[in-house]
Amino acid sequence: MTQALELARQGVGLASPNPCVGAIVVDERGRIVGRGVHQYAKRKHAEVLALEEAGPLARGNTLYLNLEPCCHSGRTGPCTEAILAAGVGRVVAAMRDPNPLVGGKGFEQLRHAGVEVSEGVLEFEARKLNEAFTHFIRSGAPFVTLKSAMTLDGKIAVAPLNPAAGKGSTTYITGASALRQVHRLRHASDAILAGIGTVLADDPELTDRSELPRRRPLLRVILDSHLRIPIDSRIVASAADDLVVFCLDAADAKKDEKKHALEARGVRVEQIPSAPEKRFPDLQCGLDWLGKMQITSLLVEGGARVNWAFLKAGAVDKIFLFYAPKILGGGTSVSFVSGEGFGAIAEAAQLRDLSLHRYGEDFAVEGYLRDPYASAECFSRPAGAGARVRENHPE
Ligand code: AOF
Ligand code: ZN
Repeated sequence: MTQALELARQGVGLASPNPCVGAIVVDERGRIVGRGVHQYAKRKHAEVLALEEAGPLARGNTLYLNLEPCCHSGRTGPCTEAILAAGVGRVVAAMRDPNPLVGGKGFEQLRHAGVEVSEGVLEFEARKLNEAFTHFIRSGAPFVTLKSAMTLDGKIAVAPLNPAAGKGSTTYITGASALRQVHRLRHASDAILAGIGTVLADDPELTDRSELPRRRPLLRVILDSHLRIPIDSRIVASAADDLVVFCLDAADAKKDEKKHALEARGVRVEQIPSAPEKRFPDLQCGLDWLGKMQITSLLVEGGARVNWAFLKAGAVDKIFLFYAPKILGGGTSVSFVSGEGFGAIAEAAQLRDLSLHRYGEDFAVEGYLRDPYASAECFSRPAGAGARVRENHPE
């Protein structure tokens, strides 16, 4: 299963909007006789590829894969049928397919036909790999990860973000190793979002510079209620069907003109209704729109105001916060979350399932804002999930 999961990870950036799936066929002497990795562009599901490679050697033998085989017809036929046709004796899977069209029925069909089925092997790792797919296939909206890099005292910049401060003045707070991880996070995401404040202050590109393969370009999303985005910003200059600006739907001539100017440069401008009593786009409407575009995961690299808007709206599924061993201090320096705050410790956003990572001198905290098992009736809660803190020292 470890090897099947390793294969599945090769699908990061290539499988979305489908899940990352890896499969191996093992013969009675324990030798691997077939391997498969699912890539959306290549259509075929992982187990079909592994069975094709194994040919007659699949008969009576074991198929390991990180996701329950599908039993429905989508862009391909049901994998359960391919498994039965190949005469596989035993299927070992890490987790159920959260797709309601499958959701346990794949296992049922196999068992019914006399195949031995084991499920739940390395389920924790498997669920993590496909956490975005799981969220997307059930909600129709992307899984949201809020990422930020800050000093130990939670500061992301020296003074209030100010357009007059000059463009590209950002100095990275964290080091090279943390930056590589940021690009791995971007690579694993279908879309990235920042606020207009960040565009005006930093003139960022918001591109995936991981150099890892991806099927679709990283969709860049800017929250810009009043279309203040400069036509000569680096992000607009580099737009190639991969930039969308969410603005508010107040119609006025000046805004219309800007909209057309942006569209002429290949920028998609989407008017999003405002959240009740606020001059801010309704984030859930924006997320639903992204879901319709088959965006399964969104990385929010917000800026203080956007971070607050997402947290306040309860729109964050996961955080990935980088800390540099520095203390900036200062009453006017910018905290990673602004806004009015939650008001009481009891109301604060509470993180769970924490992992701690080290990147050179820096470290990161990864954690979840929702109970991933609360709404997923088809999953068993792995032993120890909930309060555990994992420590990772990858580099
Ligand atoms: C598997 N093996 O490798 C993958 C599965 O439109 P389709 O035919 O590609 O079906 C997509 C659905 O199939 C997807 O939502 C998920 O439920 C399942 N993905 N299943 O047995 C695979 N990629
Ligand atoms: Zn399938």
